[in-house]
Amino acid sequence: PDPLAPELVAGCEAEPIHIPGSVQRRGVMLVVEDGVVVQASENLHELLPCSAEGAVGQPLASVIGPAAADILATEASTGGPLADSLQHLMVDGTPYLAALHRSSQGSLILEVEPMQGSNWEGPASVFPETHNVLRDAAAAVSSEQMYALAAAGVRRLTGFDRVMVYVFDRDYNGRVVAEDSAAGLDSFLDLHFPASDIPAQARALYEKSWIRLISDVNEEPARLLPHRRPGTGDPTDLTFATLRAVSPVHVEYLRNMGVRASMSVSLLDEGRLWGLVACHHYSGAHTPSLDVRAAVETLAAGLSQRLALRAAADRADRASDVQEALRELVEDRRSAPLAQRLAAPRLLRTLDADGIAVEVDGHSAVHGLTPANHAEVISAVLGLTPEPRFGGLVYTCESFASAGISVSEADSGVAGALVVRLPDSGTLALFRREAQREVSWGGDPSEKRAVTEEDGTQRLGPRRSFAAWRERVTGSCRPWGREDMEGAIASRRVLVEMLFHQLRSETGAAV
Ligand code: BLA
Repeated sequence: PDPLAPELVAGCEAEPIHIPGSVQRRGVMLVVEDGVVVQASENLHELLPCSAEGAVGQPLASVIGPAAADILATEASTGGPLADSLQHLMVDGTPYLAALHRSSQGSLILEVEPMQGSNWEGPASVFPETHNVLRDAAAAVSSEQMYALAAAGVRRLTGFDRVMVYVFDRDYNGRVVAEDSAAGLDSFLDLHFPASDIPAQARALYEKSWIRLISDVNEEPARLLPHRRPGTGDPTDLTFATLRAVSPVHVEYLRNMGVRASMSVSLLDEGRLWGLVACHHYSGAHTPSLDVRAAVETLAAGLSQRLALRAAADRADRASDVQEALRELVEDRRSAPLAQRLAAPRLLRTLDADGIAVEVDGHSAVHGLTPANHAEVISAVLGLTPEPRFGGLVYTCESFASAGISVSEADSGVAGALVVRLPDSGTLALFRREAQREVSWGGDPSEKRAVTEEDGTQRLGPRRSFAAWRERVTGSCRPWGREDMEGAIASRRVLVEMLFHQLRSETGAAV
Protein backbone atom coordinates (compact mmCIF):
# COMPACT_ATOMS: atom_id res chain seq x y z
CA PRO A 1 0.00 0.00 0.00
CA ASP A 2 0.94 3.67 -0.37
CA PRO A 3 3.06 4.39 2.73
CA LEU A 4 1.34 7.71 3.33
CA ALA A 5 -2.18 6.55 2.44
CA PRO A 6 -4.69 8.70 4.35
CA GLU A 7 -6.12 5.74 6.29
CA LEU A 8 -2.66 4.84 7.60
CA VAL A 9 -1.95 8.40 8.68
CA ALA A 10 -5.41 8.53 10.26
CA GLY A 11 -4.63 5.36 12.20
CA CYS A 12 -1.55 7.08 13.55
CA GLU A 13 -3.54 10.14 14.53
CA ALA A 14 -6.16 8.04 16.28
CA GLU A 15 -3.90 6.87 19.10
CA PRO A 16 -5.16 8.51 22.32
CA ILE A 17 -1.74 9.49 23.67
CA HIS A 18 -3.13 11.55 26.58
CA ILE A 19 -4.58 8.48 28.35
CA PRO A 20 -1.88 5.77 28.32
CA GLY A 21 -2.80 4.53 31.83
CA SER A 22 0.87 4.33 32.75
CA VAL A 23 3.86 6.48 33.59
CA GLN A 24 7.61 6.60 33.04
CA ARG A 25 9.65 5.01 35.81
CA ARG A 26 11.90 7.96 36.66
CA GLY A 27 9.19 9.04 39.09
CA VAL A 28 5.96 7.96 40.75
CA MET A 29 2.38 9.20 40.45
CA LEU A 30 -0.45 9.58 42.94
CA VAL A 31 -3.96 10.54 41.81
CA VAL A 32 -5.82 12.20 44.68
CA GLU A 33 -9.50 13.01 45.14
CA ASP A 34 -10.83 14.71 48.28
CA GLY A 35 -7.51 14.14 50.04
CA VAL A 36 -7.61 10.38 49.37
CA VAL A 37 -5.32 8.47 46.99
CA VAL A 38 -7.48 6.85 44.29
CA GLN A 39 -4.74 5.64 41.96
CA ALA A 40 -0.99 5.09 42.35
CA SER A 41 1.69 4.02 39.89
CA GLU A 42 2.78 0.43 40.46
CA ASN A 43 6.40 1.55 41.03
CA LEU A 44 5.45 3.68 44.08
CA HIS A 45 7.59 1.64 46.48
CA GLU A 46 10.70 2.25 44.37
CA LEU A 47 10.73 5.87 45.54
CA LEU A 48 8.43 6.24 48.56
CA PRO A 49 8.11 4.06 51.66
CA CYS A 50 4.74 2.59 50.60
CA SER A 51 3.41 0.19 47.96
CA ALA A 52 0.82 1.21 45.37
CA GLU A 53 -1.67 -1.33 46.77
CA GLY A 54 -1.05 0.01 50.27
CA ALA A 55 -1.52 3.64 49.20
CA VAL A 56 -4.81 3.38 47.30
CA GLY A 57 -7.75 4.28 49.53
CA GLN A 58 -5.50 6.00 52.10
CA PRO A 59 -5.40 9.71 52.91
CA LEU A 60 -2.49 11.39 51.11
CA ALA A 61 -1.05 12.40 54.50
CA SER A 62 -0.47 8.80 55.47
CA VAL A 63 1.47 8.14 52.25
CA ILE A 64 3.75 11.18 52.12
CA GLY A 65 3.49 12.41 55.70
CA PRO A 66 1.34 15.20 57.17
CA ALA A 67 3.87 18.00 56.60
CA ALA A 68 4.21 17.37 52.87
CA ALA A 69 0.46 16.76 52.52
CA ASP A 70 -0.19 20.12 54.21
CA ILE A 71 2.00 21.99 51.76
CA LEU A 72 0.18 20.37 48.83
CA ALA A 73 -3.26 20.99 50.32
CA THR A 74 -2.42 24.69 50.65
CA GLU A 75 -1.14 24.79 47.11
CA ALA A 76 -4.22 23.01 45.79
CA SER A 77 -6.63 25.30 47.63
CA THR A 78 -5.24 28.54 46.19
CA GLY A 79 -7.93 28.28 43.53
CA GLY A 80 -7.49 29.02 39.85
CA PRO A 81 -6.29 26.47 37.36
CA LEU A 82 -3.39 24.68 38.94
CA ALA A 83 -0.83 23.87 36.30
CA ASP A 84 2.59 22.45 36.92
CA SER A 85 3.21 23.74 40.37
CA LEU A 86 6.75 22.70 41.30
CA GLN A 87 7.38 21.70 44.90
CA HIS A 88 10.27 20.75 47.08
CA LEU A 89 8.98 17.89 49.25
CA MET A 90 10.50 16.21 52.27
CA VAL A 91 9.25 12.67 52.92
CA ASP A 92 10.77 10.69 55.80
CA GLY A 93 13.81 12.96 55.77
CA THR A 94 14.45 12.47 52.03
CA PRO A 95 14.11 15.47 49.67
CA TYR A 96 12.13 15.11 46.42
CA LEU A 97 10.95 17.33 43.61
CA ALA A 98 7.24 17.16 42.93
CA ALA A 99 4.89 18.51 40.28
CA LEU A 100 1.26 19.06 41.18
CA HIS A 101 -1.60 19.81 38.82
CA ARG A 102 -5.35 19.35 38.52
CA SER A 103 -6.49 17.14 35.65
CA SER A 104 -9.43 17.88 33.36
CA GLN A 105 -11.33 15.35 35.48
CA GLY A 106 -10.81 17.38 38.65
CA SER A 107 -8.35 15.03 40.34
CA LEU A 108 -5.11 16.29 41.81
CA ILE A 109 -2.16 14.61 40.17
CA LEU A 110 1.01 14.45 42.19
CA GLU A 111 4.22 13.37 40.48
CA VAL A 112 7.34 12.81 42.53
CA GLU A 113 10.90 12.57 41.21
CA PRO A 114 14.18 12.08 43.06
CA MET A 115 16.07 15.23 44.04
CA GLN A 116 19.22 13.78 42.49
CA GLY A 117 20.86 15.99 39.93
CA SER A 118 18.60 18.87 40.78
CA ASN A 119 19.81 22.45 41.01
CA TRP A 120 17.24 23.29 43.66
CA GLU A 121 19.70 23.41 46.52
CA GLY A 122 22.89 23.74 44.51
CA PRO A 123 24.44 26.86 43.02
CA ALA A 124 21.17 27.57 41.19
CA SER A 125 23.01 28.02 37.89
CA VAL A 126 19.81 27.50 35.90
CA PHE A 127 18.54 31.00 36.57
CA PRO A 128 21.62 32.95 35.43
CA GLU A 129 21.91 30.63 32.42
CA THR A 130 18.25 31.15 31.45
CA HIS A 131 18.65 34.88 31.94
CA ASN A 132 21.81 34.98 29.78
CA VAL A 133 20.16 33.25 26.86
CA LEU A 134 17.15 35.58 26.98
CA ARG A 135 19.42 38.62 27.23
CA ASP A 136 21.51 37.49 24.24
CA ALA A 137 18.34 36.74 22.28
CA ALA A 138 17.13 40.29 22.90
CA ALA A 139 20.28 41.54 21.15
CA ALA A 140 20.12 39.05 18.26
CA VAL A 141 19.79 40.63 14.84
CA SER A 142 18.08 37.77 13.02
CA SER A 143 15.82 34.79 13.61
CA GLU A 144 18.70 32.48 12.61
CA GLN A 145 20.92 33.91 15.32
CA MET A 146 18.13 33.43 17.87
CA TYR A 147 17.62 29.80 16.83
CA ALA A 148 21.34 29.13 17.32
CA LEU A 149 21.31 30.78 20.76
CA ALA A 150 18.31 28.69 21.77
CA ALA A 151 19.94 25.40 20.73
CA ALA A 152 23.21 26.20 22.50
CA GLY A 153 21.45 27.52 25.64
CA VAL A 154 19.20 24.48 26.02
CA ARG A 155 22.17 22.18 25.54
CA ARG A 156 24.18 23.97 28.26
CA LEU A 157 21.20 23.74 30.62
CA THR A 158 20.32 20.11 29.99
CA GLY A 159 23.46 18.33 28.80
CA PHE A 160 21.74 16.48 25.94
CA ASP A 161 24.06 15.12 23.20
CA ARG A 162 22.12 16.96 20.49
CA VAL A 163 19.74 19.93 20.69
CA MET A 164 17.86 21.08 17.58
CA VAL A 165 15.40 23.82 16.74
CA TYR A 166 12.77 22.29 14.51
CA VAL A 167 10.35 24.58 12.59
CA PHE A 168 7.12 23.54 10.82
CA ASP A 169 5.99 24.72 7.41
CA ARG A 170 2.30 25.36 6.97
CA ASP A 171 1.60 21.69 6.27
CA TYR A 172 3.51 20.75 9.43
CA ASN A 173 6.45 19.21 7.62
CA GLY A 174 9.46 20.25 9.64
CA ARG A 175 13.01 21.40 9.09
CA VAL A 176 15.96 21.54 11.46
CA VAL A 177 17.01 25.22 11.48
CA ALA A 178 19.64 25.16 14.24
CA GLU A 179 21.65 22.51 16.02
CA ASP A 180 24.15 22.28 18.84
CA SER A 181 25.68 18.87 19.41
CA ALA A 182 28.48 16.90 20.99
CA ALA A 183 31.63 16.42 18.93
CA GLY A 184 31.59 13.47 16.55
CA LEU A 185 27.85 13.35 15.78
CA ASP A 186 26.67 13.66 12.18
CA SER A 187 24.65 16.79 11.52
CA PHE A 188 20.84 17.00 11.21
CA LEU A 189 20.96 20.66 10.22
CA ASP A 190 18.61 21.46 7.29
CA LEU A 191 17.06 18.00 7.24
CA HIS A 192 13.32 17.86 6.50
CA PHE A 193 10.85 15.52 8.19
CA PRO A 194 7.30 14.75 7.03
CA ALA A 195 4.29 15.96 9.03
CA SER A 196 3.29 12.38 9.90
CA ASP A 197 6.35 12.06 12.20
CA ILE A 198 4.47 14.18 14.74
CA PRO A 199 0.77 13.36 14.26
CA ALA A 200 -2.02 15.90 14.75
CA GLN A 201 -3.13 14.75 18.21
CA ALA A 202 0.45 14.98 19.46
CA ARG A 203 0.77 18.52 18.09
CA ALA A 204 -2.53 19.46 19.75
CA LEU A 205 -1.30 18.05 23.06
CA TYR A 206 1.97 19.96 22.73
CA GLU A 207 0.02 23.21 22.34
CA LYS A 208 -1.42 22.60 25.81
CA SER A 209 1.51 20.97 27.55
CA TRP A 210 4.79 22.63 26.63
CA ILE A 211 7.53 20.19 27.57
CA ARG A 212 8.02 16.41 27.56
CA LEU A 213 10.88 14.18 28.52
CA ILE A 214 11.31 10.54 27.55
CA SER A 215 14.21 9.70 29.82
CA ASP A 216 14.79 6.12 28.66
CA VAL A 217 13.23 4.42 25.65
CA ASN A 218 14.30 1.01 26.98
CA GLU A 219 12.22 1.25 30.12
CA GLU A 220 8.86 -0.53 30.52
CA PRO A 221 6.23 1.99 31.70
CA ALA A 222 4.66 1.55 35.16
CA ARG A 223 0.88 1.04 35.17
CA LEU A 224 -1.54 3.00 37.29
CA LEU A 225 -3.30 0.87 39.94
CA PRO A 226 -6.20 0.50 39.61
CA HIS A 227 -5.80 0.98 35.88
CA ARG A 228 -8.89 3.18 35.50
CA ARG A 229 -10.51 5.78 37.75
CA PRO A 230 -12.58 4.10 40.43
CA GLY A 231 -16.23 5.09 40.24
CA THR A 232 -16.34 6.33 36.66
CA GLY A 233 -14.10 3.71 35.02
CA ASP A 234 -12.61 6.40 32.78
CA PRO A 235 -8.93 6.40 31.92
CA THR A 236 -7.10 9.15 33.79
CA ASP A 237 -6.30 12.20 31.68
CA LEU A 238 -2.52 12.60 31.73
CA THR A 239 -2.36 15.54 29.28
CA PHE A 240 -0.38 17.66 31.72
CA ALA A 241 1.50 14.88 33.49
CA THR A 242 5.26 15.14 33.18
CA LEU A 243 5.56 11.35 33.68
CA ARG A 244 2.99 10.45 30.98
CA ALA A 245 4.11 7.23 29.29
CA VAL A 246 4.98 7.74 25.66
CA SER A 247 3.32 6.29 22.57
CA PRO A 248 4.92 2.92 21.70
CA VAL A 249 5.06 3.91 18.02
CA HIS A 250 7.13 6.93 18.92
CA VAL A 251 9.39 4.83 21.13
CA GLU A 252 9.99 2.54 18.14
CA TYR A 253 10.83 5.62 16.05
CA LEU A 254 13.37 6.84 18.58
CA ARG A 255 14.96 3.38 18.84
CA ASN A 256 15.32 3.23 15.05
CA MET A 257 17.05 6.59 15.22
CA GLY A 258 19.45 5.29 17.85
CA VAL A 259 18.05 7.69 20.45
CA ARG A 260 18.00 6.57 24.09
CA ALA A 261 16.43 9.71 25.64
CA SER A 262 14.41 12.49 24.00
CA MET A 263 13.00 15.79 25.17
CA SER A 264 11.02 18.39 23.26
CA VAL A 265 9.75 21.83 24.13
CA SER A 266 6.94 23.64 22.30
CA LEU A 267 7.52 26.89 20.44
CA LEU A 268 4.21 28.75 20.25
CA ASP A 269 2.81 31.92 18.74
CA GLU A 270 -0.54 32.95 20.14
CA GLY A 271 -1.20 29.39 21.19
CA ARG A 272 -0.29 27.85 17.86
CA LEU A 273 2.59 25.36 17.67
CA TRP A 274 5.14 26.57 15.09
CA GLY A 275 8.16 24.55 16.15
CA LEU A 276 9.93 22.50 18.80
CA VAL A 277 13.25 22.48 20.53
CA ALA A 278 14.08 18.77 20.12
CA CYS A 279 16.80 17.05 22.14
CA HIS A 280 18.44 13.64 21.79
CA HIS A 281 20.69 11.61 24.03
CA TYR A 282 22.47 8.56 22.59
CA SER A 283 24.92 7.29 25.17
CA GLY A 284 22.41 6.36 27.86
CA ALA A 285 19.27 7.38 29.71
CA HIS A 286 19.14 11.10 30.48
CA THR A 287 17.06 12.92 33.07
CA PRO A 288 17.50 16.64 33.53
CA SER A 289 15.79 17.43 36.83
CA LEU A 290 12.28 18.88 37.07
CA ASP A 291 13.63 22.32 37.97
CA VAL A 292 15.98 22.37 34.96
CA ARG A 293 13.04 21.35 32.77
CA ALA A 294 10.96 24.17 34.28
CA ALA A 295 13.77 26.60 33.39
CA VAL A 296 13.88 25.29 29.81
CA GLU A 297 10.11 25.66 29.54
CA THR A 298 10.37 29.28 30.70
CA LEU A 299 13.23 29.92 28.30
CA ALA A 300 11.30 28.46 25.37
CA ALA A 301 8.23 30.54 26.21
CA GLY A 302 10.36 33.70 26.29
CA LEU A 303 12.17 32.85 23.06
CA SER A 304 8.94 31.88 21.29
CA GLN A 305 7.59 35.32 21.92
CA ARG A 306 10.79 37.09 20.80
CA LEU A 307 11.00 34.98 17.66
CA ALA A 308 7.36 35.63 16.79
CA LEU A 309 7.93 39.37 17.27
CA ARG A 310 11.08 39.23 15.14
CA ALA A 311 9.23 37.47 12.30
CA ALA A 312 6.34 39.95 12.52
CA ALA A 313 8.80 42.87 12.41
CA ASP A 314 10.49 41.42 9.31
CA ARG A 315 7.10 41.11 7.62
CA ALA A 316 6.10 44.65 8.58
CA ASP A 317 9.35 46.01 7.06
CA ARG A 318 8.59 44.16 3.88
CA ALA A 319 5.00 45.44 3.75
CA SER A 320 6.10 49.06 4.20
CA ASP A 321 8.71 48.68 1.43
CA VAL A 322 5.93 47.45 -0.82
CA GLN A 323 3.66 50.34 0.12
CA GLU A 324 6.39 52.86 -0.51
CA ALA A 325 7.20 51.41 -3.93
CA LEU A 326 3.51 51.51 -4.83
CA ARG A 327 3.01 55.07 -3.64
CA GLU A 328 5.81 56.23 -5.92
CA LEU A 329 4.32 54.41 -8.89
CA VAL A 330 0.82 55.63 -8.18
CA GLU A 331 1.87 59.25 -7.71
CA ASP A 332 3.89 59.30 -10.91
CA ARG A 333 1.01 60.57 -13.00
CA ARG A 334 2.99 61.66 -16.03
CA SER A 335 2.83 58.41 -17.84
CA ALA A 336 0.60 55.57 -18.92
CA PRO A 337 -2.48 54.09 -17.21
CA LEU A 338 -2.11 52.82 -13.67
CA ALA A 339 -1.99 49.15 -14.68
CA GLN A 340 1.05 49.80 -16.84
CA ARG A 341 2.81 51.79 -14.15
CA LEU A 342 2.33 48.93 -11.69
CA ALA A 343 3.46 46.15 -13.98
CA ALA A 344 7.06 47.32 -13.74
CA PRO A 345 10.42 46.07 -12.41
CA ARG A 346 10.30 48.09 -9.19
CA LEU A 347 7.17 46.45 -7.81
CA LEU A 348 8.15 43.02 -9.09
CA ARG A 349 11.41 43.20 -7.16
CA THR A 350 9.83 44.42 -3.97
CA LEU A 351 7.13 41.75 -4.12
CA ASP A 352 9.76 39.07 -4.76
CA ALA A 353 8.12 37.55 -7.84
CA ASP A 354 9.20 36.67 -11.38
CA GLY A 355 6.17 38.06 -13.18
CA ILE A 356 3.26 40.41 -12.54
CA ALA A 357 -0.12 40.93 -14.19
CA VAL A 358 -2.36 43.84 -13.20
CA GLU A 359 -5.98 44.42 -14.11
CA VAL A 360 -7.24 47.67 -12.65
CA ASP A 361 -9.34 50.65 -13.58
CA GLY A 362 -10.31 49.12 -16.91
CA HIS A 363 -6.72 48.52 -18.06
CA SER A 364 -4.46 45.53 -17.92
CA ALA A 365 -0.70 45.10 -18.17
CA VAL A 366 1.93 42.43 -17.61
CA HIS A 367 5.63 42.43 -16.90
CA GLY A 368 8.25 39.72 -16.47
CA LEU A 369 7.49 36.03 -16.58
CA THR A 370 3.73 35.56 -17.07
CA PRO A 371 1.79 32.86 -18.91
CA ALA A 372 0.29 33.89 -22.26
CA ASN A 373 -3.11 32.70 -21.02
CA HIS A 374 -2.74 34.63 -17.76
CA ALA A 375 -6.38 35.74 -17.66
CA GLU A 376 -7.52 32.11 -17.63
CA VAL A 377 -4.86 31.12 -15.14
CA ILE A 378 -5.89 33.95 -12.81
CA SER A 379 -9.55 33.03 -12.90
CA ALA A 380 -8.64 29.40 -12.23
CA VAL A 381 -6.59 30.45 -9.19
CA LEU A 382 -9.56 32.52 -7.99
CA GLY A 383 -11.54 29.28 -8.09
CA LEU A 384 -9.31 27.76 -5.39
CA THR A 385 -9.93 28.21 -1.68
CA PRO A 386 -8.77 31.65 -0.52
CA GLU A 387 -6.09 31.97 2.14
CA PRO A 388 -7.57 32.14 5.60
CA ARG A 389 -7.09 35.42 7.53
CA PHE A 390 -7.10 37.81 4.54
CA GLY A 391 -10.84 38.29 4.22
CA GLY A 392 -11.12 36.00 1.17
CA LEU A 393 -9.00 38.43 -0.89
CA VAL A 394 -5.78 36.44 -1.36
CA TYR A 395 -5.43 33.21 -3.37
CA THR A 396 -2.27 31.19 -3.86
CA CYS A 397 -1.12 28.27 -5.94
CA GLU A 398 2.36 26.76 -5.73
CA SER A 399 1.95 24.23 -8.50
CA PHE A 400 -0.35 24.77 -11.49
CA ALA A 401 0.30 21.16 -12.47
CA SER A 402 -0.98 19.66 -9.23
CA ALA A 403 -3.92 22.11 -9.07
CA GLY A 404 -4.92 21.00 -12.59
CA ILE A 405 -4.46 24.48 -14.05
CA SER A 406 -3.01 24.45 -17.55
CA VAL A 407 -0.59 27.09 -18.72
CA SER A 408 0.25 27.44 -22.38
CA GLU A 409 3.11 25.27 -23.59
CA ALA A 410 5.55 28.13 -24.12
CA ASP A 411 5.27 29.16 -20.48
CA SER A 412 6.25 25.95 -18.78
CA GLY A 413 8.74 27.82 -16.59
CA VAL A 414 5.89 29.49 -14.61
CA ALA A 415 4.81 27.23 -11.79
CA GLY A 416 2.63 29.20 -9.36
CA ALA A 417 0.76 32.41 -8.62
CA LEU A 418 -0.51 34.63 -5.85
CA VAL A 419 -3.63 36.62 -6.75
CA VAL A 420 -5.18 39.43 -4.74
CA ARG A 421 -8.61 40.79 -5.60
CA LEU A 422 -8.93 44.52 -6.25
CA PRO A 423 -12.14 46.60 -6.38
CA ASP A 424 -14.38 46.34 -9.46
CA SER A 425 -13.18 42.82 -10.27
CA GLY A 426 -9.61 43.99 -10.73
CA THR A 427 -6.71 41.69 -9.82
CA LEU A 428 -3.05 41.90 -8.97
CA ALA A 429 -1.32 38.63 -9.82
CA LEU A 430 2.24 37.59 -9.04
CA PHE A 431 3.91 34.65 -10.74
CA ARG A 432 6.90 32.57 -9.73
CA ARG A 433 8.97 30.22 -11.83
CA GLU A 434 9.53 26.58 -10.99
CA ALA A 435 12.05 26.21 -8.21
CA GLN A 436 14.30 23.18 -8.43
CA ARG A 437 14.28 22.71 -4.73
CA GLU A 438 16.67 20.23 -3.24
CA VAL A 439 15.11 18.85 -0.13
CA SER A 440 17.06 16.65 2.26
CA TRP A 441 14.60 14.39 3.93
CA GLY A 442 15.57 12.60 7.11
CA GLY A 443 15.08 9.15 5.66
CA ASP A 444 13.60 8.28 2.32
CA PRO A 445 9.97 9.45 2.43
CA SER A 446 8.97 6.92 -0.21
CA GLU A 447 10.47 4.06 1.77
CA LYS A 448 7.90 1.52 2.74
CA ARG A 449 6.53 2.55 6.09
CA ALA A 450 3.46 0.40 6.47
CA VAL A 451 3.73 -2.33 9.08
CA THR A 452 1.45 -5.37 9.03
CA GLU A 453 0.20 -6.38 12.46
CA GLU A 454 -0.34 -10.02 13.47
CA ASP A 455 -4.06 -9.75 12.79
CA GLY A 456 -3.32 -8.55 9.24
CA THR A 457 -4.23 -4.87 9.76
CA GLN A 458 -1.88 -2.26 8.43
CA ARG A 459 -0.51 0.61 10.40
CA LEU A 460 2.01 3.31 9.65
CA GLY A 461 5.41 2.44 11.05
CA PRO A 462 8.24 4.82 11.72
CA ARG A 463 10.96 4.74 9.10
CA ARG A 464 14.07 2.80 9.68
CA SER A 465 16.61 4.80 7.78
CA PHE A 466 17.63 8.25 8.78
CA ALA A 467 20.40 9.03 6.34
CA ALA A 468 19.68 12.17 4.39
CA TRP A 469 17.94 11.47 1.15
CA ARG A 470 17.64 14.12 -1.47
CA GLU A 471 14.41 14.69 -3.23
CA ARG A 472 13.94 17.05 -6.09
CA VAL A 473 10.62 18.81 -5.81
CA THR A 474 9.56 19.54 -9.36
CA GLY A 475 6.75 21.55 -10.84
CA SER A 476 6.38 23.87 -7.82
CA CYS A 477 7.45 27.42 -7.17
CA ARG A 478 9.05 28.70 -4.00
CA PRO A 479 6.23 28.65 -1.42
CA TRP A 480 4.15 31.80 -0.93
CA GLY A 481 4.74 32.81 2.67
CA ARG A 482 2.85 35.01 5.05
CA GLU A 483 5.22 37.87 4.16
CA ASP A 484 4.19 37.56 0.51
CA MET A 485 0.50 37.62 1.39
CA GLU A 486 0.95 40.60 3.70
CA GLY A 487 2.91 42.38 0.94
CA ALA A 488 0.08 41.76 -1.50
CA ILE A 489 -2.48 43.04 0.99
CA ALA A 490 -0.36 46.15 1.60
CA SER A 491 -0.38 46.80 -2.17
CA ARG A 492 -4.09 46.42 -2.23
CA ARG A 493 -4.49 48.97 0.55
CA VAL A 494 -2.59 51.64 -1.39
CA LEU A 495 -4.54 50.92 -4.56
CA VAL A 496 -7.92 51.06 -2.85
CA GLU A 497 -6.99 54.37 -1.26
CA MET A 498 -5.86 55.72 -4.60
CA LEU A 499 -8.96 54.56 -6.46
CA PHE A 500 -11.10 56.12 -3.77
CA HIS A 501 -9.36 59.52 -4.12
CA GLN A 502 -9.59 59.30 -7.88
CA LEU A 503 -13.29 58.60 -7.68
CA ARG A 504 -13.77 61.51 -5.33
CA SER A 505 -11.96 63.96 -7.58
CA GLU A 506 -13.84 62.71 -10.66
CA THR A 507 -17.25 63.05 -9.12
CA GLY A 508 -16.27 66.17 -7.18
CA ALA A 509 -18.07 64.71 -4.20
CA ALA A 510 -17.10 65.90 -0.76
CA VAL A 511 -16.46 62.89 1.44
C1 BLA B 1 6.03 12.38 18.82
N1 BLA B 1 7.72 12.78 17.03
C2 BLA B 1 7.19 13.00 18.27
C3 BLA B 1 7.97 13.99 18.95
C4 BLA B 1 9.00 14.35 18.10
C5 BLA B 1 8.86 13.56 16.93
C6 BLA B 1 10.03 15.42 18.40
C7 BLA B 1 7.70 14.57 20.32
C8 BLA B 1 8.13 13.65 21.41
C9 BLA B 1 9.59 13.77 21.76
O1 BLA B 1 9.99 14.77 22.36
O2 BLA B 1 10.37 12.83 21.45
C10 BLA B 1 9.65 13.58 15.75
N2 BLA B 1 11.92 13.80 16.63
C11 BLA B 1 11.00 13.91 15.66
C12 BLA B 1 11.63 14.40 14.48
C13 BLA B 1 12.92 14.61 14.78
C14 BLA B 1 13.10 14.24 16.14
C15 BLA B 1 10.98 14.64 13.20
O3 BLA B 1 14.15 14.32 16.76
C16 BLA B 1 13.92 15.11 13.85
C17 BLA B 1 15.15 15.36 14.16
N3 BLA B 1 5.80 8.93 14.36
C18 BLA B 1 6.05 8.42 13.11
C19 BLA B 1 4.90 7.70 12.69
C20 BLA B 1 3.96 7.79 13.72
C21 BLA B 1 4.53 8.59 14.76
C22 BLA B 1 4.80 7.04 11.37
O4 BLA B 1 7.07 8.58 12.48
C23 BLA B 1 2.62 7.20 13.82
C24 BLA B 1 2.25 6.03 13.30
C25 BLA B 1 3.88 8.90 15.96
N4 BLA B 1 5.29 10.70 17.08
C26 BLA B 1 4.26 9.81 17.00
C27 BLA B 1 3.46 9.91 18.18
C28 BLA B 1 4.06 10.89 19.00
C29 BLA B 1 5.21 11.37 18.29
C30 BLA B 1 2.20 9.12 18.48
C31 BLA B 1 3.60 11.34 20.36
C32 BLA B 1 4.47 10.80 21.45
C33 BLA B 1 3.90 11.19 22.80
O5 BLA B 1 4.01 12.38 23.18
O6 BLA B 1 3.35 10.30 23.46
